[in-house]
Amino acid sequence: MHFKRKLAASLGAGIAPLLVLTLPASPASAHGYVDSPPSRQAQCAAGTVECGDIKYEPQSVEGPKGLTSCSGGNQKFSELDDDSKGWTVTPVGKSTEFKWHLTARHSTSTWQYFVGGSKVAEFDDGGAQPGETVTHQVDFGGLSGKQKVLAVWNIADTANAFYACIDVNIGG
Ligand SMILES: [Cu+2]
Repeated sequence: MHFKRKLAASLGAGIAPLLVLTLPASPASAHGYVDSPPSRQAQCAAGTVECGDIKYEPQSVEGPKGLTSCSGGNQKFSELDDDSKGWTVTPVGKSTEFKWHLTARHSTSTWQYFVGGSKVAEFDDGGAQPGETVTHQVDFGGLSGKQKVLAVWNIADTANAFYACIDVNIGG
């Protein structure tokens, strides 16, 4: 009751516009994911594959740095770890461009790409703030055929990273 009266008084005093402006700053829905070639969470968001909550927030696959799972250790996104879920496999060349879509431009240490547990590419941003889209040219070297690529965005000023798996057919 007391709070309500105080709030009403505040609103009357013209503080309301300030409140409205500061509320959308929530970081909860603001991160990033690979949208080309379509990652597993991008396929969920697009409805290519039927998924749970991840379809509403493909940018939220965040976990501690150093993980190797598509879900980034998030139980609620565990379906991303399921290799038999019917993910669309994108035919790609030996050298392929990967594009991240960022909903929050966190300062970045490195971007990493792994295949079968081995790192195939790394890009060091040295703590710089990326743009809304980030592209990397990844050379698969001697790899060919169907592969699962784990893309990792390591944030410079937190202990966390963002994870995305992309199913590709190299030279397919
Ligand atoms: Cu974020």
